[in-house]
Amino acid sequence: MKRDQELRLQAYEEVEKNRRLVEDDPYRLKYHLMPPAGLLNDPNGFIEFNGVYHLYYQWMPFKTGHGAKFWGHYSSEDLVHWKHEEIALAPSEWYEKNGCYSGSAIEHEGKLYAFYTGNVKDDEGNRETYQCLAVSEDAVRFDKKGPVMDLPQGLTPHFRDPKVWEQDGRYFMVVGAQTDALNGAAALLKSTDLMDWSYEGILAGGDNGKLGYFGYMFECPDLFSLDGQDILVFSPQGLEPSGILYQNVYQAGYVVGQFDPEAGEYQHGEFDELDRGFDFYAPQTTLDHKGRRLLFAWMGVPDQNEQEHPTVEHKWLHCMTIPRELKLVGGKVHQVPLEELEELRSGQALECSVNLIKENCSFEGVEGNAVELELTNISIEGGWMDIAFGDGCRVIYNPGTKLFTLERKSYVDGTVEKRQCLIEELSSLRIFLDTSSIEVFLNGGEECFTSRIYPSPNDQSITFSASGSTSYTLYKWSLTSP
Ligand code: DQQ
Repeated sequence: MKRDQELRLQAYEEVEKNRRLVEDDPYRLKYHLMPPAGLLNDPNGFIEFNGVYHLYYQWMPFKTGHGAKFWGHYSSEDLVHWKHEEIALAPSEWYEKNGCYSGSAIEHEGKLYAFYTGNVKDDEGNRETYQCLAVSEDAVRFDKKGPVMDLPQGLTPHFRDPKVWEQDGRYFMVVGAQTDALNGAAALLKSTDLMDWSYEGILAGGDNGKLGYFGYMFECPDLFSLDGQDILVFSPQGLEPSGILYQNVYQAGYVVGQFDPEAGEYQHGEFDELDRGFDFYAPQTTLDHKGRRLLFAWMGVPDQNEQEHPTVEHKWLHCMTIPRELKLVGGKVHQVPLEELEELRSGQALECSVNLIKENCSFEGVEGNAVELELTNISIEGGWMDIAFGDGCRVIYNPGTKLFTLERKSYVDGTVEKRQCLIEELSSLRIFLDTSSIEVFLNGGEECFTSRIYPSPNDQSITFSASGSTSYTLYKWSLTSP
Protein backbone atom coordinates (compact mmCIF):
# COMPACT_ATOMS: atom_id res chain seq x y z
CA MET A 1 0.00 0.00 0.00
CA LYS A 2 2.82 2.33 0.92
CA ARG A 3 4.56 1.79 -2.42
CA ASP A 4 1.28 2.38 -4.25
CA GLN A 5 0.77 5.71 -2.50
CA GLU A 6 4.36 6.77 -3.06
CA LEU A 7 4.09 6.08 -6.78
CA ARG A 8 0.81 7.97 -7.08
CA LEU A 9 2.21 10.97 -5.23
CA GLN A 10 5.32 11.01 -7.40
CA ALA A 11 3.18 10.82 -10.54
CA TYR A 12 0.92 13.69 -9.46
CA GLU A 13 3.96 15.77 -8.49
CA GLU A 14 5.47 15.19 -11.92
CA VAL A 15 2.23 16.30 -13.58
CA GLU A 16 2.17 19.47 -11.47
CA LYS A 17 5.79 20.18 -12.25
CA ASN A 18 5.17 19.95 -15.99
CA ARG A 19 1.68 21.41 -16.17
CA ARG A 20 2.77 24.80 -17.47
CA LEU A 21 5.09 23.37 -20.12
CA VAL A 22 2.38 21.05 -21.43
CA GLU A 23 -0.21 23.84 -21.45
CA ASP A 24 2.11 26.17 -23.34
CA ASP A 25 2.76 23.73 -26.16
CA PRO A 26 1.33 25.05 -29.43
CA TYR A 27 0.96 21.40 -30.49
CA ARG A 28 -1.22 20.52 -27.50
CA LEU A 29 -4.44 18.94 -28.70
CA LYS A 30 -7.83 20.57 -28.33
CA TYR A 31 -10.23 17.63 -28.44
CA HIS A 32 -8.15 14.47 -28.35
CA LEU A 33 -7.30 12.59 -25.19
CA MET A 34 -3.67 13.10 -24.28
CA PRO A 35 -1.61 12.54 -21.13
CA PRO A 36 -1.51 15.35 -18.53
CA ALA A 37 2.29 14.93 -18.85
CA GLY A 38 4.56 12.06 -19.83
CA LEU A 39 3.79 9.34 -22.36
CA LEU A 40 0.44 7.83 -23.26
CA ASN A 41 0.12 4.66 -25.30
CA ASP A 42 -2.48 1.89 -25.60
CA PRO A 43 -6.16 2.32 -24.74
CA ASN A 44 -7.05 -0.12 -21.95
CA GLY A 45 -10.20 -1.34 -20.21
CA PHE A 46 -12.54 0.55 -22.54
CA ILE A 47 -16.04 -0.03 -21.19
CA GLU A 48 -19.43 1.52 -20.53
CA PHE A 49 -20.09 0.83 -16.85
CA ASN A 50 -23.17 2.07 -14.97
CA GLY A 51 -23.94 4.50 -17.79
CA VAL A 52 -20.45 6.04 -17.86
CA TYR A 53 -17.73 5.37 -20.40
CA HIS A 54 -14.30 4.60 -19.01
CA LEU A 55 -11.13 4.68 -20.98
CA TYR A 56 -7.99 3.67 -19.14
CA TYR A 57 -4.66 4.06 -20.84
CA GLN A 58 -1.03 3.08 -20.66
CA TRP A 59 0.70 5.95 -18.93
CA MET A 60 4.29 6.73 -18.06
CA PRO A 61 3.98 9.88 -15.94
CA PHE A 62 7.71 10.35 -15.25
CA LYS A 63 9.12 10.74 -18.75
CA THR A 64 8.21 10.74 -22.42
CA GLY A 65 9.60 7.22 -22.78
CA HIS A 66 8.35 3.74 -22.03
CA GLY A 67 8.87 1.99 -18.70
CA ALA A 68 6.90 0.87 -15.66
CA LYS A 69 3.45 1.85 -16.91
CA PHE A 70 0.48 3.03 -14.87
CA TRP A 71 -3.15 2.80 -15.94
CA GLY A 72 -4.29 6.40 -16.33
CA HIS A 73 -8.04 6.93 -16.48
CA TYR A 74 -10.51 9.13 -18.36
CA SER A 75 -14.29 8.94 -17.88
CA SER A 76 -17.16 10.42 -19.86
CA GLU A 77 -20.93 10.41 -19.96
CA ASP A 78 -21.13 11.24 -23.65
CA LEU A 79 -17.83 10.23 -25.29
CA VAL A 80 -17.13 13.92 -25.94
CA HIS A 81 -16.53 15.54 -22.54
CA TRP A 82 -13.88 13.58 -20.65
CA LYS A 83 -12.70 13.92 -17.08
CA HIS A 84 -9.21 12.89 -16.05
CA GLU A 85 -9.70 10.63 -13.05
CA GLU A 86 -7.27 9.49 -10.43
CA ILE A 87 -4.71 6.84 -11.34
CA ALA A 88 -6.40 3.46 -11.71
CA LEU A 89 -3.36 1.19 -11.35
CA ALA A 90 0.18 2.00 -10.23
CA PRO A 91 2.94 -0.63 -10.70
CA SER A 92 3.47 -1.17 -6.99
CA GLU A 93 3.48 -4.97 -6.56
CA TRP A 94 6.18 -7.57 -7.27
CA TYR A 95 4.15 -9.10 -10.13
CA GLU A 96 3.88 -5.80 -12.04
CA LYS A 97 6.98 -3.98 -10.87
CA ASN A 98 7.97 -3.10 -14.46
CA GLY A 99 4.52 -2.03 -15.49
CA CYS A 100 0.78 -2.59 -15.31
CA TYR A 101 0.66 -3.36 -19.01
CA SER A 102 -2.35 -3.39 -21.30
CA GLY A 103 -5.61 -5.18 -20.67
CA SER A 104 -9.37 -4.94 -20.68
CA ALA A 105 -12.40 -4.64 -18.42
CA ILE A 106 -15.67 -6.49 -18.03
CA GLU A 107 -18.65 -6.00 -15.76
CA HIS A 108 -19.41 -8.90 -13.41
CA GLU A 109 -22.01 -8.93 -10.62
CA GLY A 110 -22.16 -5.14 -10.62
CA LYS A 111 -18.39 -4.74 -10.33
CA LEU A 112 -15.71 -3.88 -12.81
CA TYR A 113 -13.15 -6.61 -13.39
CA ALA A 114 -9.95 -5.33 -15.01
CA PHE A 115 -7.52 -7.86 -16.46
CA TYR A 116 -4.05 -6.64 -17.29
CA THR A 117 -0.50 -7.84 -17.70
CA GLY A 118 1.93 -7.54 -14.84
CA ASN A 119 5.30 -6.99 -16.48
CA VAL A 120 8.45 -8.05 -14.63
CA LYS A 121 11.99 -7.75 -15.92
CA ASP A 122 15.29 -8.51 -14.23
CA ASP A 123 18.54 -6.57 -14.68
CA GLU A 124 19.54 -8.69 -17.68
CA GLY A 125 16.25 -7.85 -19.41
CA ASN A 126 14.70 -11.33 -18.83
CA ARG A 127 10.95 -11.04 -18.80
CA GLU A 128 8.22 -12.57 -16.69
CA THR A 129 4.57 -12.00 -17.38
CA TYR A 130 1.55 -12.26 -15.10
CA GLN A 131 -2.06 -11.90 -16.17
CA CYS A 132 -3.61 -10.06 -13.24
CA LEU A 133 -7.06 -9.13 -11.99
CA ALA A 134 -8.12 -5.94 -10.21
CA VAL A 135 -11.73 -5.39 -9.11
CA SER A 136 -13.53 -2.10 -8.64
CA GLU A 137 -16.98 -1.09 -7.40
CA ASP A 138 -16.85 2.40 -8.88
CA ALA A 139 -14.41 2.03 -11.80
CA VAL A 140 -12.09 4.46 -10.02
CA ARG A 141 -10.49 2.59 -7.10
CA PHE A 142 -9.26 -0.93 -7.71
CA ASP A 143 -8.58 -3.81 -5.38
CA LYS A 144 -5.72 -5.84 -6.85
CA LYS A 145 -6.19 -9.61 -6.73
CA GLY A 146 -2.84 -10.48 -8.33
CA PRO A 147 -2.05 -13.06 -11.04
CA VAL A 148 -4.85 -15.41 -12.11
CA MET A 149 -3.05 -17.87 -14.40
CA ASP A 150 0.27 -19.43 -15.32
CA LEU A 151 2.06 -18.93 -18.58
CA PRO A 152 0.75 -21.67 -20.93
CA GLN A 153 3.17 -24.32 -22.20
CA GLY A 154 4.66 -23.67 -25.61
CA LEU A 155 4.57 -19.87 -25.30
CA THR A 156 7.37 -17.44 -24.41
CA PRO A 157 6.94 -14.72 -21.75
CA HIS A 158 5.91 -12.38 -24.56
CA PHE A 159 2.40 -13.12 -23.43
CA ARG A 160 0.31 -10.04 -22.65
CA ASP A 161 -2.70 -7.76 -23.20
CA PRO A 162 -5.68 -9.92 -22.08
CA LYS A 163 -9.04 -9.01 -23.65
CA VAL A 164 -11.99 -10.66 -21.93
CA TRP A 165 -15.61 -11.18 -23.04
CA GLU A 166 -18.62 -13.21 -22.04
CA GLN A 167 -20.31 -15.58 -24.48
CA ASP A 168 -22.98 -18.25 -23.86
CA GLY A 169 -22.52 -18.05 -20.10
CA ARG A 170 -18.75 -18.54 -20.22
CA TYR A 171 -15.84 -16.15 -20.23
CA PHE A 172 -13.16 -16.06 -22.86
CA MET A 173 -9.87 -14.23 -23.03
CA VAL A 174 -7.55 -13.59 -25.96
CA VAL A 175 -3.95 -12.78 -25.13
CA GLY A 176 -1.14 -11.55 -27.38
CA ALA A 177 1.49 -14.26 -27.59
CA GLN A 178 4.64 -15.68 -29.12
CA THR A 179 5.19 -19.42 -29.55
CA ASP A 180 8.45 -21.11 -28.54
CA ALA A 181 9.25 -21.18 -32.28
CA LEU A 182 8.99 -17.34 -32.20
CA ASN A 183 5.78 -16.98 -34.17
CA GLY A 184 3.26 -14.30 -33.23
CA ALA A 185 -0.09 -15.67 -32.03
CA ALA A 186 -3.37 -14.89 -30.32
CA ALA A 187 -3.92 -17.33 -27.44
CA LEU A 188 -7.36 -18.34 -26.17
CA LEU A 189 -8.30 -18.96 -22.53
CA LYS A 190 -11.61 -19.92 -20.94
CA SER A 191 -13.19 -19.53 -17.50
CA THR A 192 -16.51 -20.05 -15.77
CA ASP A 193 -15.91 -17.57 -12.97
CA LEU A 194 -13.25 -15.10 -14.19
CA MET A 195 -10.87 -16.47 -11.53
CA ASP A 196 -9.74 -19.87 -12.87
CA TRP A 197 -8.59 -19.82 -16.47
CA SER A 198 -7.75 -22.76 -18.71
CA TYR A 199 -5.60 -22.48 -21.81
CA GLU A 200 -7.52 -23.57 -24.91
CA GLY A 201 -4.75 -23.15 -27.48
CA ILE A 202 -3.84 -20.80 -30.30
CA LEU A 203 -6.75 -18.96 -31.85
CA ALA A 204 -4.88 -17.38 -34.77
CA GLY A 205 -1.30 -17.12 -35.96
CA GLY A 206 1.18 -19.44 -34.24
CA ASP A 207 3.28 -22.18 -35.85
CA ASN A 208 0.63 -23.54 -38.21
CA GLY A 209 -1.59 -20.50 -38.64
CA LYS A 210 -3.51 -19.80 -41.80
CA LEU A 211 -1.58 -16.55 -42.27
CA GLY A 212 1.76 -18.39 -42.47
CA TYR A 213 4.63 -16.56 -40.78
CA PHE A 214 2.98 -13.37 -39.65
CA GLY A 215 5.53 -11.68 -37.44
CA TYR A 216 7.12 -12.69 -34.16
CA MET A 217 4.53 -11.26 -31.79
CA PHE A 218 0.85 -10.28 -31.78
CA GLU A 219 0.04 -7.47 -29.36
CA CYS A 220 -3.34 -6.32 -28.07
CA PRO A 221 -5.72 -8.88 -29.64
CA ASP A 222 -9.47 -8.20 -29.46
CA LEU A 223 -12.16 -10.62 -30.65
CA PHE A 224 -15.76 -9.45 -31.11
CA SER A 225 -18.71 -10.03 -33.32
CA LEU A 226 -19.89 -7.48 -35.82
CA ASP A 227 -22.86 -8.03 -38.05
CA GLY A 228 -22.78 -11.83 -37.70
CA GLN A 229 -19.02 -12.17 -38.26
CA ASP A 230 -16.28 -12.54 -35.65
CA ILE A 231 -13.51 -10.02 -36.07
CA LEU A 232 -10.07 -10.50 -34.56
CA VAL A 233 -8.19 -7.23 -34.29
CA PHE A 234 -4.50 -7.45 -33.39
CA SER A 235 -1.20 -5.65 -33.76
CA PRO A 236 1.44 -7.90 -35.32
CA GLN A 237 5.12 -7.10 -34.95
CA GLY A 238 7.75 -8.21 -37.44
CA LEU A 239 6.00 -7.85 -40.81
CA GLU A 240 8.16 -6.64 -43.68
CA PRO A 241 6.88 -3.75 -45.80
CA SER A 242 5.17 -5.03 -48.92
CA GLY A 243 4.51 -2.45 -51.63
CA ILE A 244 2.31 0.23 -50.06
CA LEU A 245 1.37 -2.12 -47.18
CA TYR A 246 2.96 -2.49 -43.73
CA GLN A 247 4.92 0.73 -43.94
CA ASN A 248 5.00 1.48 -40.23
CA VAL A 249 7.38 -0.21 -37.81
CA TYR A 250 4.45 -2.31 -36.51
CA GLN A 251 0.95 -2.79 -37.90
CA ALA A 252 -2.61 -2.87 -36.59
CA GLY A 253 -5.35 -4.72 -38.42
CA TYR A 254 -7.88 -7.52 -38.42
CA VAL A 255 -9.15 -10.74 -39.89
CA VAL A 256 -12.82 -11.63 -40.37
CA GLY A 257 -14.08 -15.12 -39.52
CA GLN A 258 -16.21 -17.37 -37.37
CA PHE A 259 -15.41 -18.25 -33.77
CA ASP A 260 -16.71 -21.57 -32.45
CA PRO A 261 -16.97 -21.18 -28.67
CA GLU A 262 -17.57 -24.92 -28.13
CA ALA A 263 -14.44 -26.02 -29.93
CA GLY A 264 -12.49 -22.85 -29.10
CA GLU A 265 -11.59 -22.56 -32.79
CA TYR A 266 -11.54 -19.68 -35.20
CA GLN A 267 -11.68 -19.87 -39.00
CA HIS A 268 -10.70 -16.62 -40.62
CA GLY A 269 -9.67 -14.86 -43.81
CA GLU A 270 -6.77 -12.60 -44.76
CA PHE A 271 -5.31 -9.76 -42.70
CA ASP A 272 -6.16 -6.18 -43.58
CA GLU A 273 -4.72 -3.04 -42.02
CA LEU A 274 -7.24 -0.97 -40.11
CA ASP A 275 -5.60 2.33 -40.86
CA ARG A 276 -3.22 3.53 -43.57
CA GLY A 277 -1.63 6.48 -41.75
CA PHE A 278 1.65 6.87 -39.87
CA ASP A 279 0.33 6.63 -36.33
CA PHE A 280 -2.21 4.02 -35.34
CA TYR A 281 -1.63 1.05 -33.03
CA ALA A 282 -3.06 -1.20 -30.32
CA PRO A 283 -6.75 -0.43 -30.97
CA GLN A 284 -9.30 -1.63 -28.44
CA THR A 285 -13.07 -1.90 -28.78
CA THR A 286 -16.13 -2.10 -26.56
CA LEU A 287 -19.85 -2.59 -27.06
CA ASP A 288 -22.09 0.21 -25.78
CA HIS A 289 -25.76 0.20 -24.71
CA LYS A 290 -26.80 1.20 -28.22
CA GLY A 291 -25.21 -1.98 -29.56
CA ARG A 292 -22.42 -0.03 -31.25
CA ARG A 293 -18.90 -1.43 -31.49
CA LEU A 294 -16.69 1.51 -30.48
CA LEU A 295 -12.97 1.80 -31.01
CA PHE A 296 -10.13 3.90 -29.68
CA ALA A 297 -6.55 3.43 -30.82
CA TRP A 298 -3.25 4.85 -29.75
CA MET A 299 -2.21 7.55 -32.23
CA GLY A 300 1.38 6.37 -32.20
CA VAL A 301 3.49 3.32 -32.93
CA PRO A 302 6.14 1.89 -30.60
CA ASP A 303 9.81 2.33 -31.60
CA GLN A 304 8.90 4.72 -34.43
CA ASN A 305 11.10 7.78 -33.83
CA GLU A 306 9.16 8.48 -30.67
CA GLN A 307 11.69 10.79 -29.05
CA GLU A 308 11.79 13.04 -32.12
CA HIS A 309 8.23 14.33 -31.69
CA PRO A 310 8.42 18.07 -30.95
CA THR A 311 6.04 17.65 -28.00
CA VAL A 312 8.81 15.85 -26.09
CA GLU A 313 10.33 19.27 -25.34
CA HIS A 314 7.03 20.09 -23.65
CA LYS A 315 7.15 16.91 -21.58
CA TRP A 316 4.28 15.04 -23.16
CA LEU A 317 3.98 12.48 -25.95
CA HIS A 318 1.22 10.80 -27.97
CA CYS A 319 -2.56 10.82 -27.84
CA MET A 320 -5.61 8.70 -28.60
CA THR A 321 -7.51 8.74 -31.88
CA ILE A 322 -11.02 10.14 -31.89
CA PRO A 323 -13.55 7.45 -30.95
CA ARG A 324 -14.94 5.59 -33.95
CA GLU A 325 -17.80 3.23 -34.59
CA LEU A 326 -17.05 0.05 -36.51
CA LYS A 327 -19.27 -1.24 -39.30
CA LEU A 328 -18.81 -4.29 -41.45
CA VAL A 329 -19.49 -3.49 -45.10
CA GLY A 330 -18.96 -6.19 -47.71
CA GLY A 331 -16.58 -8.09 -45.43
CA LYS A 332 -14.47 -5.01 -44.71
CA VAL A 333 -14.33 -3.13 -41.41
CA HIS A 334 -15.19 0.53 -41.84
CA GLN A 335 -14.44 3.13 -39.18
CA VAL A 336 -16.88 5.99 -38.76
CA PRO A 337 -16.27 8.98 -36.46
CA LEU A 338 -18.79 8.81 -33.62
CA GLU A 339 -21.88 10.90 -34.27
CA GLU A 340 -21.47 12.43 -30.79
CA LEU A 341 -18.41 14.30 -32.11
CA GLU A 342 -20.79 16.69 -33.87
CA GLU A 343 -21.01 18.35 -30.45
CA LEU A 344 -17.50 19.65 -30.98
CA ARG A 345 -18.72 21.81 -33.86
CA SER A 346 -19.04 25.48 -33.06
CA GLY A 347 -21.84 27.07 -35.02
CA GLN A 348 -23.15 26.29 -38.45
CA ALA A 349 -21.23 24.67 -41.26
CA LEU A 350 -19.62 26.90 -43.78
CA GLU A 351 -20.73 25.44 -47.09
CA CYS A 352 -19.08 26.02 -50.49
CA SER A 353 -19.67 24.58 -53.87
CA VAL A 354 -16.13 24.10 -55.17
CA ASN A 355 -15.12 23.99 -58.84
CA LEU A 356 -11.41 24.01 -59.50
CA ILE A 357 -9.72 24.00 -62.88
CA LYS A 358 -5.95 23.70 -62.72
CA GLU A 359 -5.70 25.98 -59.71
CA ASN A 360 -4.94 26.31 -56.00
CA CYS A 361 -7.58 28.02 -53.89
CA SER A 362 -8.32 28.89 -50.33
CA PHE A 363 -11.74 29.97 -49.13
CA GLU A 364 -12.58 32.67 -46.64
CA GLY A 365 -13.25 31.13 -43.24
CA VAL A 366 -11.87 27.76 -44.27
CA GLU A 367 -8.75 27.63 -42.14
CA GLY A 368 -7.74 26.87 -38.57
CA ASN A 369 -6.02 24.19 -36.58
CA ALA A 370 -9.07 22.51 -35.02
CA VAL A 371 -11.35 21.89 -37.93
CA GLU A 372 -13.65 19.31 -39.44
CA LEU A 373 -14.02 19.20 -43.20
CA GLU A 374 -16.44 17.16 -45.23
CA LEU A 375 -16.31 16.85 -49.00
CA THR A 376 -19.22 15.19 -50.76
CA ASN A 377 -20.07 14.50 -54.40
CA ILE A 378 -16.42 14.51 -55.38
CA SER A 379 -15.84 14.47 -59.11
CA ILE A 380 -12.36 14.58 -60.62
CA GLU A 381 -11.72 14.82 -64.34
CA GLY A 382 -8.14 14.69 -65.49
CA GLY A 383 -5.27 14.70 -63.04
CA TRP A 384 -5.70 14.71 -59.29
CA MET A 385 -7.03 16.77 -56.41
CA ASP A 386 -5.30 17.66 -53.20
CA ILE A 387 -5.77 19.53 -49.94
CA ALA A 388 -2.82 20.98 -48.03
CA PHE A 389 -2.88 21.79 -44.31
CA GLY A 390 -0.35 24.55 -43.78
CA ASP A 391 3.10 23.09 -44.31
CA GLY A 392 2.20 20.04 -42.21
CA CYS A 393 0.57 17.63 -44.60
CA ARG A 394 -1.32 17.12 -47.82
CA VAL A 395 -3.90 14.57 -48.93
CA ILE A 396 -4.04 13.68 -52.61
CA TYR A 397 -6.30 11.49 -54.69
CA ASN A 398 -5.47 10.48 -58.23
CA PRO A 399 -8.32 8.60 -59.95
CA GLY A 400 -5.90 7.58 -62.71
CA THR A 401 -3.72 5.50 -60.39
CA LYS A 402 -6.52 4.99 -57.80
CA LEU A 403 -3.97 5.98 -55.16
CA PHE A 404 -4.90 8.04 -52.15
CA THR A 405 -1.84 9.57 -50.51
CA LEU A 406 -1.17 11.30 -47.22
CA GLU A 407 2.07 13.23 -47.33
CA ARG A 408 3.51 14.83 -44.23
CA LYS A 409 6.54 16.87 -43.34
CA SER A 410 8.65 14.45 -41.31
CA TYR A 411 9.12 15.56 -37.71
CA VAL A 412 12.54 13.90 -37.80
CA ASP A 413 14.22 15.73 -40.69
CA GLY A 414 11.56 17.85 -42.44
CA THR A 415 11.55 15.74 -45.62
CA VAL A 416 8.27 14.69 -47.20
CA GLU A 417 7.14 11.15 -46.36
CA LYS A 418 4.00 9.39 -47.46
CA ARG A 419 1.51 6.64 -46.78
CA GLN A 420 -0.89 5.36 -49.44
CA CYS A 421 -3.79 3.09 -50.18
CA LEU A 422 -5.66 2.04 -53.27
CA ILE A 423 -9.26 3.14 -53.55
CA GLU A 424 -11.38 2.45 -56.59
CA GLU A 425 -13.40 5.63 -56.38
CA LEU A 426 -13.41 8.55 -53.96
CA SER A 427 -16.89 9.88 -53.36
CA SER A 428 -16.49 11.56 -49.97
CA LEU A 429 -13.88 12.64 -47.48
CA ARG A 430 -14.15 13.59 -43.84
CA ILE A 431 -11.17 15.11 -42.12
CA PHE A 432 -10.57 15.90 -38.46
CA LEU A 433 -7.69 18.26 -37.84
CA ASP A 434 -6.54 18.99 -34.29
CA THR A 435 -3.38 21.10 -33.95
CA SER A 436 -0.88 18.26 -34.41
CA SER A 437 -3.08 15.42 -35.62
CA ILE A 438 -5.10 14.53 -38.68
CA GLU A 439 -7.63 11.74 -39.21
CA VAL A 440 -8.94 11.24 -42.72
CA PHE A 441 -11.96 9.03 -43.47
CA LEU A 442 -12.52 8.02 -47.09
CA ASN A 443 -15.97 7.07 -48.40
CA GLY A 444 -17.62 7.03 -44.97
CA GLY A 445 -14.77 5.14 -43.28
CA GLU A 446 -13.87 2.53 -45.90
CA GLU A 447 -10.25 3.59 -45.42
CA CYS A 448 -8.65 5.84 -42.78
CA PHE A 449 -5.38 7.66 -42.41
CA THR A 450 -4.40 8.66 -38.87
CA SER A 451 -1.26 10.70 -38.29
CA ARG A 452 0.53 13.17 -36.11
CA ILE A 453 1.54 16.25 -38.09
CA TYR A 454 3.48 19.32 -37.12
CA PRO A 455 2.61 22.30 -39.33
CA SER A 456 4.22 25.62 -38.41
CA PRO A 457 1.84 26.79 -35.66
CA ASN A 458 1.19 30.16 -37.30
CA ASP A 459 0.30 28.57 -40.65
CA GLN A 460 -3.32 27.53 -40.31
CA SER A 461 -4.11 27.75 -44.00
CA ILE A 462 -5.99 25.08 -45.91
CA THR A 463 -5.41 25.03 -49.66
CA PHE A 464 -7.51 23.15 -52.18
CA SER A 465 -5.97 22.25 -55.53
CA ALA A 466 -6.72 20.44 -58.75
CA SER A 467 -4.39 19.56 -61.60
CA GLY A 468 -7.36 19.03 -63.92
CA SER A 469 -10.96 19.77 -63.21
CA THR A 470 -12.41 18.90 -59.80
CA SER A 471 -15.68 19.67 -58.09
CA TYR A 472 -17.25 18.88 -54.74
CA THR A 473 -19.39 20.33 -52.01
CA LEU A 474 -17.27 21.41 -49.07
CA TYR A 475 -18.48 21.80 -45.49
CA LYS A 476 -16.27 23.21 -42.80
CA TRP A 477 -16.77 23.42 -39.05
CA SER A 478 -14.49 24.94 -36.44
CA LEU A 479 -14.12 22.50 -33.57
CA THR A 480 -13.79 23.53 -29.96
CA SER A 481 -12.31 22.01 -26.85
CA PRO A 482 -15.17 20.23 -25.08
N1 DQQ B 1 2.11 -1.69 -24.99
C1 DQQ B 1 1.92 -2.24 -23.69
C2 DQQ B 1 1.94 -3.72 -23.85
C3 DQQ B 1 1.50 -3.88 -25.27
C4 DQQ B 1 2.18 -2.75 -25.95
C5 DQQ B 1 2.97 -1.71 -22.78
C6 DQQ B 1 1.52 -2.33 -27.22
O1 DQQ B 1 1.07 -4.33 -22.96
O2 DQQ B 1 1.85 -5.14 -25.78
O3 DQQ B 1 2.82 -0.33 -22.64
O4 DQQ B 1 1.78 -1.00 -27.54
